[in-house]
Amino acid sequence: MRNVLAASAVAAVGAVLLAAPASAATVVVSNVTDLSNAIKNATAGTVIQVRAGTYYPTATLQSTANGTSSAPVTLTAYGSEVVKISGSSLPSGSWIFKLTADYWNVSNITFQDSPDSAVVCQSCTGTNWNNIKTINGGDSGFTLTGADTINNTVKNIDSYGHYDAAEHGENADGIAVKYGSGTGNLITGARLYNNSDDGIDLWSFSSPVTIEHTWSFGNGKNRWSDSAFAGDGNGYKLGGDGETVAHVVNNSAAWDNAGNGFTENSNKGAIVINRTTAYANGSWGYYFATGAAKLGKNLAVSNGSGLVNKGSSVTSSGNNWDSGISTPSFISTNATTTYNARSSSGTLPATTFLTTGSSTIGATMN
Ligand SMILES: [Ca+2]
Ligand SMILES: [Ca+2]
Repeated sequence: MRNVLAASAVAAVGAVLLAAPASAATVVVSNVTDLSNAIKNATAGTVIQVRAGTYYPTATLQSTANGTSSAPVTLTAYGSEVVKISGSSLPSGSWIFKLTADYWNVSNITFQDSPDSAVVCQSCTGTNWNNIKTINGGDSGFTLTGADTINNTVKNIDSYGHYDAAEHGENADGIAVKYGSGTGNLITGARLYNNSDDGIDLWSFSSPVTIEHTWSFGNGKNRWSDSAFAGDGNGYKLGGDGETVAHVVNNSAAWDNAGNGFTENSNKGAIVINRTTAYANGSWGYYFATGAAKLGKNLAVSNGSGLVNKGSSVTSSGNNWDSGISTPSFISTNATTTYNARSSSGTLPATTFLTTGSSTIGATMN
């Protein structure tokens, strides 16, 4: 019996190896049942292409199947077609899309109207998210969470209009990288706005996250007529829950948020912030009262509480609050163009808003 089992095992291994090329098929789907099954049944190398339309799953789309670095799983729109996945037929409390998996590439899909979080990647390694949108959900738009959250890239995401009614807006962020750990995670080219809580929140994440070329604006305002509204409204909430971690923010901007533009949120680590701009936020442009942040070449203008609140452990040089540094004029303070469509490649729309032409200070807004 043992020999038979052993022989079967060898045969099974052989079959898997032989079957690998066939399983790397391209699957084209055009209805929600096929979409759900394709995600559920994906294996390394599977390419799922979704035809144009709005899809209404009745259960969370999810997978625990890993791709590999050389044979990732791909989930993308077919050609240049417009694909939306709506959570409006899901049970309350549901997410639209949950991955607990490694090496997936997800691109060119909108996830909208989720009852709860829209997209959650839990303990994911090596996932790439390109040109996706998370819109108008009932909790955070896009979430990375859990141990072994490693080497994930979120590129050119739009995440806006999220609001958690049950907690009066206290939790719904544009992007949440929270409750977890793992290095090599990058957010680039994000546009995070009009969410009830923060633009991006790194609460209780114990490894450095890098953020660049990102705009965070209009968060934390009561747009839902909630009489007990509790959103915080920080553009970049860079810590919390006792973690000491050196997150990095480069060439990014925060404006018109209800709270601070950029805040350590009690993180005492050596957070690095360079060439960013904070304009017309409700509280401080930069709030780093207790930690050891390194602030360089940042530009703060017209924030409600002031330019910067920095403690004695903060390193500060070349910012417009440092002595001898002048404040360049903005070419435009009209934000209208920041809502425009992205370029065909997915980069942020061209704008002169908050640009100065300076090569030494502030965000370049691209
Ligand atoms: Ca909050
Ligand atoms: Ca938050």
